[in-house]
Amino acid sequence: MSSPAKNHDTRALAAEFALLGDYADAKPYGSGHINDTYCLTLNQGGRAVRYLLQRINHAIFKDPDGLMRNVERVCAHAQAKLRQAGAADASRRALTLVPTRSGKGWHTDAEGNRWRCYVFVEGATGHDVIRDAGQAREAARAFGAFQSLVADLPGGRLVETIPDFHHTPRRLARFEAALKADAHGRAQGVRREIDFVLARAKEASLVVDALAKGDLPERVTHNDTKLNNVLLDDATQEGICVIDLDTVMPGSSLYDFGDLVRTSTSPAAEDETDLSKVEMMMPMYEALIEGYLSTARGSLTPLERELLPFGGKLMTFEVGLRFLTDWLEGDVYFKVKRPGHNLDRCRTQFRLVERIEAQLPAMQALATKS
Ligand code: ADP
Ligand code: GN1
Ligand code: MG
Repeated sequence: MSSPAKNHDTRALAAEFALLGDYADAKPYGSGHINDTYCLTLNQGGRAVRYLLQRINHAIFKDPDGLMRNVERVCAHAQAKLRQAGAADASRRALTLVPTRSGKGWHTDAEGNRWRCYVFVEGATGHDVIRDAGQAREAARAFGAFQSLVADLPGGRLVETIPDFHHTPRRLARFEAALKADAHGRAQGVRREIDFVLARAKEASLVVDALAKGDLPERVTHNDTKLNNVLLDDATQEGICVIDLDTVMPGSSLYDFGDLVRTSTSPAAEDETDLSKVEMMMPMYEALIEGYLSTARGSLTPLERELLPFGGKLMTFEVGLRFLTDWLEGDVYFKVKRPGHNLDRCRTQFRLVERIEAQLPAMQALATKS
């Protein structure tokens, strides 16, 4: 079972970065499924100042140096644009990397772990569950704006940090292999989920086929736009800072809008066990459309607009499929906190797919109106 953060020597790690002041403490932080994240506190002249210290999961990201070069480029570009525009709070509106004492963007420890340190964005929160339509609108506005921000990123194509990340048919092939191997004898208990997947297999290639044919444009996208990957200002609820830049790479706008639908339209947590709580709430979806179009409308093609709701269904299906695959493979990818955690997550995703399917015509109408 993949486990939460181990005991890392955070004092020694903090000393690798060009930080001022005295180490106070470091506590495991956030609810991300991938990296080991700490909130690091330093005492600077009698005042507590926080940083975000993070170990990149290099079992998942096979080229962590390439990943960090991507992140450096995206952060520098965002900061430069904000400063050009005269923003007084640029370090709250885009991630800022703290360099190491030798001036590098990240630190490699004796075991080969890559560590990075960000300025902590204070007074803002990454929410695990949506609270109201205002939050949905702001999250979508911020991710739409992020897409415009990176559209003119200089320096050539970004490294694909996880090849085929949103290649749904290849995700399906991996699922089929895991099912065939059934290494942990878990297939018997998930017949319904398997049938659910097989009944929808045909639709899995729609977006990758359209991208390959040139019917949909490839863009630089975030690719992991779940609600808790944008920090909302605690006082105003403004979408203040897009975080988790590990998967910023070539992709489709449908992936980004789709994952917003997956994570911002249901009042239930991703790992809720009472499936009757899972719902695709139309007012949330409407707010997502409004927010996303307010910043991305100008660049979207008519086909992208038309496929926005399908993107929601596809991303929800794909993540459900990934949770199911991880369950079959023995919980090796996503961090889990209890037995059956990945299966619970899979079931909420598949229920949400059904709720999206039931409302697709109305969702479609909202995506293409005006
Ligand atoms: P993971 O890839 O594991 O999801 P994230 O980069 O999303 O890791 O970070 C985990 C959590 O840490 C986020 O959900 C967010 O709550 C918090 N976080 C990340 N970066 C910052 C930051 N610069 N300031 C404040 N909180 C942050
Ligand atoms: C992971 O890193 P985090 O927790 O923000 C995953 C996403 C999934 C998501 C499901 C690199 O996101 O692809 O959609 O969990 N990230 C990676 O909650 O696999
Ligand atoms: Mg995250």
